Amino acid sequence: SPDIFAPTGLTYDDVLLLPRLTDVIPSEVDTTSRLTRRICLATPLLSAAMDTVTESDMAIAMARQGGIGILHRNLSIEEQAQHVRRVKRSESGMVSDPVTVGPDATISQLDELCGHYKVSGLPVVDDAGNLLGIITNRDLRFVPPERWDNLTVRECMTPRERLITGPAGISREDAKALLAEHRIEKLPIIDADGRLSGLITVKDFVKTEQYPNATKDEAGRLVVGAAVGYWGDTWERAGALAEAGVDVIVVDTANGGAKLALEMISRLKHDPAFADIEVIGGNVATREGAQALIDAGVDAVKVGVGPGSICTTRVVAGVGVPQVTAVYEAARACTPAGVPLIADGGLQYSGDIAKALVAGADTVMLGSLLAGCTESPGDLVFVNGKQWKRYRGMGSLGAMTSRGRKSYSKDRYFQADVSGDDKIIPEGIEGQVPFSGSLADVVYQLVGGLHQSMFYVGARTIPELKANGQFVRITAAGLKESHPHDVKMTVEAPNYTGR
Ligand code: RVP
Repeated sequence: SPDIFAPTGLTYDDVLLLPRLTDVIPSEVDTTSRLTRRICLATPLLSAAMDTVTESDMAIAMARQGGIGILHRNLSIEEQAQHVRRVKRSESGMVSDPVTVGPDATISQLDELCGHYKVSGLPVVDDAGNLLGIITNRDLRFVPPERWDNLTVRECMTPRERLITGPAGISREDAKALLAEHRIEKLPIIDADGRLSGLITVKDFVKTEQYPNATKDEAGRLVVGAAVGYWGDTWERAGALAEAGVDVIVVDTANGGAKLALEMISRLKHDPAFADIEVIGGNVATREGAQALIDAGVDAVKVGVGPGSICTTRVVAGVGVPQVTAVYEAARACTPAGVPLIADGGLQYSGDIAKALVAGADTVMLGSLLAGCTESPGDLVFVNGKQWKRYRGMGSLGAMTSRGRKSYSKDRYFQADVSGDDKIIPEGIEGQVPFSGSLADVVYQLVGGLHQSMFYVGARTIPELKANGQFVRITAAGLKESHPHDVKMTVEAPNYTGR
């Protein structure tokens, strides 16, 4: 009989990368890597599809830094699609489908719309789409809030006659010149018939210069991903996400080897309605699992069964593979097929990113390392004078019951109505992580750490890192030596919080 004890499973803390002779310096490395068959990231990081990690604020921040956010699915279809629209509208050369307001709306209604879409003003159009004017903060500066219910947009807007507009097809440079010449913030674009066809804003130009690495689609909009399940209203959800402009759909389950998940992937890949969308499947932790996803047609394989900081699958079910071995094994199927691999979960420090890449990943997905950021959902929590943010597993009791029976994260663990009963067997816990400030600062340290890894290993690019990287296995004594030891830490480093 075959040996039921497979080879030893190793994880991040079991290995280190060997330093090599190098003429590379950290500042000149290029961290561009493949997310899926068609999408590359300048920064090989994804934010996890978790309700304490990724909604639109996080997804916008991730894409600006050159990574990507995967919107969680513990939301109604409409809510999740709304987050997609927020990301797609946030920044681009031109917003081709701007939010608008009608002339008869009240200022209160306008205010609500602006709050909802997080914008500071809107073009005003009639039912036929003709541009009537624009209304922004400036127009309302001297209108007291108590009058907002009784005043209409038409009465307060800057009317069409006094408006600077640009013709459809205007170049970036000409648009920029018009904005500068007239000292305006928003330039409505109109077609030959006077209908609104787009909106260009100053903010977008500033941001393009501020975020040179941003992950963008062909139209210059930020790229975003969203999680879906594999049954029930999944098809409707995927359709709504596509409609909203999502770039990547992740069939998000705790067991990507399950038939239901594989069938959903193959259905999405075969439907022409999703032809422009990349489909990621997961999670798996073996070569066989990765191969099954590849055969179903995925554009990237996501690997990780049980490594997550909040995950209890390995103790509740006794199932999983230590993450470095899982990535290495799955890569044996992904590399020959040319399908990128995402290492999901279990990363604690920046050094783990390079370890994941050398083991066979192309990008990594992060939960706990990003849950403490300003941009993650949820408020700051104060405990003993220290600032924290809540972080919970999607398989925790809280996440699995947050929407009652309809909690989508239950089916991530195949425990929703699909199993015919109402049981909840949690596979995750609820906790908190230290507040860590802006995502930009956190990514700066993570990517900076990766630059250092590449320098030590002598790699200018991620493919070079994957080719040149070699591991040394370490013992518990080696791990102890790796961390600060025999000293009481008195000042926390921005990239090291202690254990
Ligand atoms: P970590 O970065 O170690 O915090 O792990 C995040 C990953 O853990 C997620 O991307 C997901 O794959 C997994 N996860 C999320 N919820 C749970 C759970 O409740 N078990 N696990």
